[in-house]
Amino acid sequence: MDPKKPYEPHSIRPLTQDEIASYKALGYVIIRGLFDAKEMELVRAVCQSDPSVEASLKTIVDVKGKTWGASVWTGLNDSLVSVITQTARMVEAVEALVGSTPYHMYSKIVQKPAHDDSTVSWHQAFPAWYREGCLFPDFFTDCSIAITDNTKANGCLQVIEKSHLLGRVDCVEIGNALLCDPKYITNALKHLKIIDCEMAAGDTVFFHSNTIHGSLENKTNETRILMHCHYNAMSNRPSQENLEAHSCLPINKMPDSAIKDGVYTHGFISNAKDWNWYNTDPDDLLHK
Ligand SMILES: O=C(O)CCC(=O)C(=O)O
Ligand SMILES: [Fe+2]
Repeated sequence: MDPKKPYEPHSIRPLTQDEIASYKALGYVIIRGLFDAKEMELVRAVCQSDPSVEASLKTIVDVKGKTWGASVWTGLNDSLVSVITQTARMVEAVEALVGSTPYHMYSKIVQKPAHDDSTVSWHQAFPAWYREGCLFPDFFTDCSIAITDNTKANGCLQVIEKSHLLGRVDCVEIGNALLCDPKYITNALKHLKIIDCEMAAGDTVFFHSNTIHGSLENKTNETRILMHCHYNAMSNRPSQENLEAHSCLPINKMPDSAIKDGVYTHGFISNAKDWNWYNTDPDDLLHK
């Protein structure tokens, strides 16, 4: 090792060329066991017991008028969940998929409680960021980590394969949700198929910002948990000014061991109150 060069951690699980090609062709790729069960158990415990997860819950409406919740944060901090977004495993995977230096835009934890009949309606991530001045969809990626086992029965994430090739689909705004206009989904599903992203805890699906995705009800006795991490290329940051909550911070990659080594001060730190997305009272949403 060159003593003059600063130490740079490297991913314990770099993506292969086949995985990158599959993401580009299909709009998603599932990486099995990117995290291990012990690491996910630490996050699950935070979801269960850390009051800041509950305190930062934002409410979103589905097409049926039912609500679901997401605990949101932006930027980088010293919490376990933020450390996960900074690990070499994640950052190098994103770098390989977007082909450019990424920053962490925001993340959220979505817990679908047992026997919850809300759904997440079909949507793309990109349209919201397009409105804020991000131009290039290929520079964005969503990484959804299964914190618990995700199955069809408990409402796993679903993606529409190759839907990233449709470009930015026209949206309808329902409450604070920006959803794909259902008429385009009906058309798309004549040609494209729905993939159930069934995953064991620690599996991760990376998907393109225009990949249409959503999820169905949880019909089981267990809570289903996913952590969705959103990255964008530094060069593609929003053109709008004063987007305080979207601060574009360079990520100093952390070693993959940081999770188990406990290199964090908190389980979850939220700055979501500073962020006006989703900051609408659910009652207002439902009566709009
Ligand atoms: O957790 C889910 O089922 C999907 C959530 C999602 O796509 C989102 O929050 O944008
Ligand atoms: Fe989403």
